[in-house]
Amino acid sequence: MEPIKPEVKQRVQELRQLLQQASYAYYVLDSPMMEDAVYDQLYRELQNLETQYPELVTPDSPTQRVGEKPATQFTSVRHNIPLYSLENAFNVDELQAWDQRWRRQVPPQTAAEYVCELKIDGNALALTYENGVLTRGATRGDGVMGEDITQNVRTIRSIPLRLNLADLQNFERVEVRGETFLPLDVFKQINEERQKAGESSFANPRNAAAGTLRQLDSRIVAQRRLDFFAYTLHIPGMDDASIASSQWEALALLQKMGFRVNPNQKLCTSLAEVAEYYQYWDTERLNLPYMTDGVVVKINSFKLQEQLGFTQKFPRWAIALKYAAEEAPTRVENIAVNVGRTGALTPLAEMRPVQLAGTTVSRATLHNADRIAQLDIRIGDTVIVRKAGEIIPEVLRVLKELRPPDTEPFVMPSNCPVCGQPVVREKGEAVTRCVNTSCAAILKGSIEHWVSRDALDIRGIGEKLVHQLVNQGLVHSVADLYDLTSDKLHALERMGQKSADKIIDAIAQSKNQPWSRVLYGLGIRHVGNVTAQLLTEKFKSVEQIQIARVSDIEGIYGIGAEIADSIYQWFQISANETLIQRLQAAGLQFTTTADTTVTGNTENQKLAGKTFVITGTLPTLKRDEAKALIQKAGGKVTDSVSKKTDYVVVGEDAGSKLAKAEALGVTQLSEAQLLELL
Ligand code: 0OX
Repeated sequence: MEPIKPEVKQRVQELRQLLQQASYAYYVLDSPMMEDAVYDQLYRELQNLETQYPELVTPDSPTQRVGEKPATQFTSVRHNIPLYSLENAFNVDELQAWDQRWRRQVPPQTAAEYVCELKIDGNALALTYENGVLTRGATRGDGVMGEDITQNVRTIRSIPLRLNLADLQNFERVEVRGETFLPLDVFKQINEERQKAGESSFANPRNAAAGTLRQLDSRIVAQRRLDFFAYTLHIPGMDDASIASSQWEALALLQKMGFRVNPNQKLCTSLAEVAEYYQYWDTERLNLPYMTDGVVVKINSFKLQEQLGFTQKFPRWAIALKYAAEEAPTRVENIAVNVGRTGALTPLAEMRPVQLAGTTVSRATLHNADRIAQLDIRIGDTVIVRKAGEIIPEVLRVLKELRPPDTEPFVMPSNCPVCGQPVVREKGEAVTRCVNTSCAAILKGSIEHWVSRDALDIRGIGEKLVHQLVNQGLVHSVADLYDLTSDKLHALERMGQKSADKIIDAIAQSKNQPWSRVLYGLGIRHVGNVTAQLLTEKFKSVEQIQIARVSDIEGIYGIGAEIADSIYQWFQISANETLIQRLQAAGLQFTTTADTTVTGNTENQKLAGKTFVITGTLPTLKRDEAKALIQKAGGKVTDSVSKKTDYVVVGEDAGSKLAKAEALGVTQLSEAQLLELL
């Protein structure tokens, strides 16, 4: 047998240490050090390694028990029936795998219904009713032993002190389980009060609820408006009495008994329906007044549940289908420094690849030297990375307790990593820059910008070809692109004659692109495509800008002092003048022709009388730019959606404004549709 690699052993140890610390922080201190999803991911990594290398399993591994011991202030109580935890699935494939697994235990084609419940991100409670009266409320604890918090449980108004149904009062014992939670508005209010009192805030509603439940003074608990959703009913002898034969019936009965039951459950007859429920609630759950972190899928029939039984820790008949983690821990293996087209040096963390929000992430921006210093990120550190929506992954924090010995603080290089020239960091600026105009990184960046879709839109020239062109010395400036020939391109490695011809044709086509795109393509700092359009409407030719004063430029609607200064300075540099002359000689457009403006003009008030709301992040326009464009065309932009709103312009991660627009039936526009309207 192959010996186990030392890195594997070290990783297993590291994971155990981290999980133990996290568990202690969560259960004993009520102050978690990581998100649940992060914990789950680490736990799974350890589980996988232990499955792969069973020799590494030790009795004290966090995988060998259900939870941590309860804290000691309250009396420990043994649960009459243990509280199992749930196995996790993170996507529909894993849900299907679970389905296939349990199906192997039963005859083929066994018909099954599934109950989908929202997974409330709260604290599990076990309630005992004797002859219909609440006699005990206990926390989950480690699933076998919990804490007796009956006094506090009594303060929760959605928990009946006596069961509503007379016939159930004849039963000696009824066990009800469910989730207690703090509504989001109460959570906010508690944190505000704590901040005012100089106390630390709770990290999330679940911890605030846990902290509340463990208050020794139940008068405080009573003020906190804890709530409770019931989801499990156990009555010894229930089968004989045929009170409920399925989870769906049990939920209905719980409601009749006087419990609050979440109204969003669904009885599904196929796995496809379950998947649809999961997808629907992925976004819809954000509109609920409490936190949820997944869906609990349970086989409906109690008979089938009984047949399947339990593993050491989980029921085989249920699974938690969690929503994708947007945060995860990983290790920084290197800190690289990138040089962009403006010469800005951007540090990048190169990390052990990790699954985040459905994609594999191995690099994250560290922004600049200040940010690294603030977080004290070092090579070798275990860090938490986040990726939300389309946003570039970033490092949120360092788990310092896992820092290996002999690490050193990161120092920004004093020379450009590409051209070796000294770099500059101006006073009051966070950015360090290479200021060597012939730096290959800056040149490559400016060519990539020139050929990009919103600039000259030259298809067929990607990052790889730009590298080849610069490295082979064929291109020293964007103007050199116009001296390229098909033969010169064809001589490059892996470049066919046909592709070369196509590229030369695309380069020639770019000579027809309007003056505004040419101006944008020059890559002047702060000149985005909208600013370029605004500029070319006022300055109908390059000669007009070349002689403009800062005050002439600043007078344009939407252009402030900083942008005006940057434009003015750019045109003062003689190398830029030479560049313009060469591009003019090559045949590029440096004057406005009649039909090239898309932003409208003062006579053309296309959007007069129309009211717009912008929500979310638009793909190319900044919010201010979109606003300026709408206003320029006579439209009005307001902050909130009402009946008077004509259009909402919707970007990525749109929030409540979009929901309101949908409710009011307001027309929605994408950025592209807005530009078309303009
Ligand atoms: C929840 C939730 C938790 C029954 C057997 C194991 C777990 N957080 O909303 N647990 C369960 O079910 C138990 N259902 C839920 N809805």
